[in-house]
Amino acid sequence: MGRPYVFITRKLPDDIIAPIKDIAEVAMWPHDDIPVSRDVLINEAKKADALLTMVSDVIDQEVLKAGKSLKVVANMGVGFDNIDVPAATKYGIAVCNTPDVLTDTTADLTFALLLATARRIVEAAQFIKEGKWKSWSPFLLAGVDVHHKTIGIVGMGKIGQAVAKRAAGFDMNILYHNRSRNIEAEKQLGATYCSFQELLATADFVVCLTPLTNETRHMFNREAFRKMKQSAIFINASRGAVVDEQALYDALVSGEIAGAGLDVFEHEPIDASHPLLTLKNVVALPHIGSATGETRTKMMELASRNIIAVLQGKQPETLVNKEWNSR
Ligand code: 8YV
Repeated sequence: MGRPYVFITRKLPDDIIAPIKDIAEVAMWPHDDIPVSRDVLINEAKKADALLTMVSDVIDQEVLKAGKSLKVVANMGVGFDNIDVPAATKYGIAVCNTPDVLTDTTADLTFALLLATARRIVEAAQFIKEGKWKSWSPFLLAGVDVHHKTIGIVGMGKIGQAVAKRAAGFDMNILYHNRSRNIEAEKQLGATYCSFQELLATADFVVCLTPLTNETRHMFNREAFRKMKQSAIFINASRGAVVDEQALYDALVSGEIAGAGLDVFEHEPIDASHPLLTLKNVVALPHIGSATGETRTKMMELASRNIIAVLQGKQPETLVNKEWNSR
């Protein structure tokens, strides 16, 4: 039997993928900033024993079915809504993600986005660079306080808890909503569980960190924004499709809510003509939650280790489909 064949959907640094090359033939899409084309992805899947994928790659039934000898899809991201996990399980393909290594980095960015939106940091930085600072004035670029306010975290997983920890440092009152209560988080972080409706009505900062599933798609809809306080700031660092963007836009324009900090969008990438980018009360980032050199390196290394483990017949470190039976 020959060496296994691994396809990587973006150009990753050679030293990071060297351990995969020790045990397998590796082919890589040659660009780090252009997504792999659908044709290439399907053709490569046909030959591959393993795919190392990005969260922007659509790994659906067609790709998985084409992968007759595919044993593992290792996604570089904690989210895996881009992968048809039930289909992978059906075909005996392991699906792996990269949790834990990105928790604190993503929580830092989420909190930075919250601070930036509340204190108008992007607007202020632009103001000074454009030479508009002519004098001190009492309400020049005045934002709203973060400390001692109420944060409402929707999705109290690992990143949600890490955000709660940061909020505690700002003396915030912490509310959360989750599929199930997290008693440990309540004890350790002083967080209070409440219904989604109660959280929306009470929080000064509504922070979305819930994974995208059929249940959470568009859960932040017209009704949800209407429930929020007019002074509320909405932060999204999970997946764009958890939000009905038209409803968010309308809520921001009509003053139903005060502002939004968004790291994610329903159809990424977006361009400058996207309606949400035209609003002054929106701080937008290009999906950089986990984007530090250190963390992205750890994510690539973990995805590589997951591939190596499966190809060597071992249990991968971070398996998504726990019911997976290798083919
Ligand atoms: C991605 C993310 O990993 O982890 C996730 O789910 O959304 C990001 O951290 C990143 O965009 C690289 O694919």
